[in-house]
Amino acid sequence: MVAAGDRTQGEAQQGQPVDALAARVALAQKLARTAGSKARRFFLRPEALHPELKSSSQDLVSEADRTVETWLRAAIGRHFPQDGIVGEEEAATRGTSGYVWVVDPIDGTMPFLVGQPNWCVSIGLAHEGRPVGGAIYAPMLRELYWAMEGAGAYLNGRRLVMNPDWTLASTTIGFGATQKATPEEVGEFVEGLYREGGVLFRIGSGALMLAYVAANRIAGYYDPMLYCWDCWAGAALIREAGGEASFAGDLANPGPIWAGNARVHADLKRLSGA
Ligand code: 2AM
Ligand code: CA
Repeated sequence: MVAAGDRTQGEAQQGQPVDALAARVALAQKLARTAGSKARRFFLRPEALHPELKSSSQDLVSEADRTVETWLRAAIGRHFPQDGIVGEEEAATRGTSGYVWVVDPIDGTMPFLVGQPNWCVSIGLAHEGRPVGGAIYAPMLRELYWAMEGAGAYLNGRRLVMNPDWTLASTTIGFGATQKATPEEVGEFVEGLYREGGVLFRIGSGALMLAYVAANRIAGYYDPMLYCWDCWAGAALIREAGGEASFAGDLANPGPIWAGNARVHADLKRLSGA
C-alpha cells in the first residue's frame, strides 16, 4: 500500500484519467448521502422493515436494504451505464469501462434493525480490480467519509492521516467475526490479542470499522470473512489515510481483511495465523 503523501494530489494511477475517477467519486458521495437519507426514513419507521433471515440467525435483509440497493443501482446506471455494479442484495452486472461500483446499501443491517445508530451506506470504486476510491455515509452519525486514489481520505471535509506509531495496545482493535467464524479461530485470535495488550471493539459494520481505522478511532481491524461490498470503500480510505489494508477476497469472492498502520497490519496478520 502507498502512503497518501507519496503522490501528487489528483495524479492518476495505472493510466485511468483523473477526471473519470473524480466524477465517479463525486457521484459516490452524493449517492451515499441520498441513499443514507432513504435508509434513515426506514430506520425511523421500523414497522415497515419486514426483516428476513439470509444465511444464519443473525444474517438478515430488510425492505430497506433492498429498496436502497435498487435505487442506487438505477442512479449509477443513469450516470455511468458503461460501469459494472457489484452489490450485497442483487446479482452483479458487468460493464465495459473498467470501473466497477461496489455497493452495500446498509452495512450493519443487524444494528440497523435493532435501533443502533452504527450503520452506513458504503460505495466503493474499483478500476481494473483495484480499490481506487469510495464514500461511506453514516446518516445517524452525520458522517461522510470519502477517498480518492492520490487525493487523500476525508471525514466531513477534514483530511484523515493515520497515526503511524500506534501498536496493537494503543487503543481498541476492531474484530468482525460473525457466526460464520469457528469458536476456535475466534478464541485463538482474541487470546493472542489480549496477551499483547489489545482490547476488542465491534459495532456490527465492517465498513464503519474500517472508516474508524482511517480516522484513528480504533488502531486496526481484522475480519476473517468479509465481502467486497463490506470493505471496498473502507480499504480505499485506509490506504489514502496512509495505512495498510489487505483484502484476500476479490470482487467475486469473500475473504479475510487486515487493516491498520504498517505495524498493526502485520501484527494482526500474525495473530490471525495468516
Ligand atoms: P451486514 O450489514 O452486511 O450484515 C462484519 O463482520 C460484517 O458482518 C458487517 O459488515 C455486517 O455486514 C455483518 N454483521 C454485522 N453484525 C452481524 C451479526 N450479528 N451477525 C452476522 N453478520 C453480522
Ligand atoms: Ca454488508
